[in-house]
Amino acid sequence: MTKNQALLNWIEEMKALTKPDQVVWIDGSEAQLDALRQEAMKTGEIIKLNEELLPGCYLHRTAENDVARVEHRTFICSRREEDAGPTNNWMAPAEAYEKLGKLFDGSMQGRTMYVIPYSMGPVGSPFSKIGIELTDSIYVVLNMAIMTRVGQHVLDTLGDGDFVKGLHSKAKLEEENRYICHFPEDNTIWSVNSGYGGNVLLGKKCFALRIASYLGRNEGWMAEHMLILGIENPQGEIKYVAAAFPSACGKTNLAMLIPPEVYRNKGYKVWCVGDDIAWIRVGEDGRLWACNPENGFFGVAPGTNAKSNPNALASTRQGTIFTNVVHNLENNTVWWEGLDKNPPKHAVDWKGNPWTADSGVKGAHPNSRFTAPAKNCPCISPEFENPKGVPLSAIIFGGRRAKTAPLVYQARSWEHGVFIGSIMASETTAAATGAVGVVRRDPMAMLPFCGYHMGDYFQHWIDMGKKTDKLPKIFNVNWFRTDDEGNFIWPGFGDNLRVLDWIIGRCEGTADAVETPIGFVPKAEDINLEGLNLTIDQLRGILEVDRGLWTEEAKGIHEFYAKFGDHLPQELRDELATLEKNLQK
Ligand code: OXD
Ligand code: MN
Repeated sequence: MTKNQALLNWIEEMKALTKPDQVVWIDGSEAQLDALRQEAMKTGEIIKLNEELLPGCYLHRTAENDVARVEHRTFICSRREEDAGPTNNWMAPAEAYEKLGKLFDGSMQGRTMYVIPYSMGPVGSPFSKIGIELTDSIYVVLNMAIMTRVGQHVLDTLGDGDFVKGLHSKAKLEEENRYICHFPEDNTIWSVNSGYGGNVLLGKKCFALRIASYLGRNEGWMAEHMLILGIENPQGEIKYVAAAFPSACGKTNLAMLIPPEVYRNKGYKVWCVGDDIAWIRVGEDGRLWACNPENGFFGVAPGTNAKSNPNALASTRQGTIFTNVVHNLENNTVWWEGLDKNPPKHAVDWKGNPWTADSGVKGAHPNSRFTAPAKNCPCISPEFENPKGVPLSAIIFGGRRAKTAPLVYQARSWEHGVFIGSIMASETTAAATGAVGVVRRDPMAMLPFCGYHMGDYFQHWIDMGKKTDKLPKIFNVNWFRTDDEGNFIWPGFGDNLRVLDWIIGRCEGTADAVETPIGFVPKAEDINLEGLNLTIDQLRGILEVDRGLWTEEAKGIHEFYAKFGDHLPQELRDELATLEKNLQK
């Protein structure tokens, strides 16, 4: 399949370590994938769902103790501890290779090692990058074949070039020996003792964010935890934005937004380019261009329904793998909390136990997922396969703040925008364990995904801003302001387009704003409320910037920034000082 000697040598080495019974190269053909599906069905690893209602769809259940990413077991193994920075776990490379080497030793005995050649980004694009994942899991092969471009054409494109080396073994699925280790200086990822997507689909968080952020810093581009969407106006012009949010802020919903009726009637459309990751470069024209390196969606199932996200739901109606959702035995389909009000009467829960809605426990795991091909999405952008990506008008940061952040505000400059991204935060909700209302900082939504020192990452953002004078404008949004009873004031979902509309207006120089201590905020009249059940006074309320709260916020930012020591760029210290000065005026 390949003459790449470095690749062949590495596979021999990993074979000697893990000792599989056989090695199978994934060529990307439907025939081979189908044979693997048949095999996985025989062992119960996947269950075939109703071919008429959900053609080509399967259900998988993970081990009960293996249902989410394990941040406390995720390591950046740079040679110098300092290079991993204060927000990552660090292990010395030699120690990690030795420790995980013992866990990998013989871990594929009695199993097959699958060799998955995959491309992040369209195959052959100069901006795409190639990885090889070795795994003993058919589930991983089938998921990677949806989430990335997989097969012989990737090897042909690779030639004798360089690739990211990924080794994964389920081993014994032991929680206490689960490790996800990244060796940025070796272009290598080792993942052992897990079978959960975020830990084992090595192209996604491990490569496209952690390793790629490191490569991007060295090569002068950016790997970001961002959705990308295009907004088409009635004249047929499409403007693109990229947006970063911490989890549980509705990122996939925004990526696939359906315009409110008044906008639809005028001819507005929204196109999804990506829902999770953006690779961003300076294009030939000096603008920043963003590309989605993935080929599918690995979305959270609970809460996805015909109202919250009809496009995501439609994406899951064929060729999809469902993980840890309810198996509806009435018609051999799937169900999850928040899908509809008709839970199946005859069903099996995510643990494999008989289940009914009144059994007092959730049927689907809260982090149950669908792995769906991007091409299924009714609003997938015609530019999805464009190797150049799309030019960005705006970059949007967001968080979940009950009172502090206004509905939307605009940065005064690129540096101020980087400051806004660096202080991104969400308040914890009742959905997560622990205290409610605690502010968790998650700069650029990259806290668990940055492959090097976060202070250096901020510096890289600042440096990117010096590469061109055609930078996108930077904004912050907050859909989650609440009233005194704790109810959300802004309707969210499709109506978020009204805010995007103002953002595009600002980029085009057609929308108005007022300057506040934190940046430019729209006047209430600048947001289109047509057809919306929200008064202008309510809108005014959620556009307000409370100096007292922001003074508190500034204290929190000082505390947070202290972590980064002298890696914190001077520009960000200056921005914080400016904020404090503005608040005193
Ligand atoms: C994801 C995540 O799964 O950010 O996309 O956790
Ligand atoms: Mn994500």
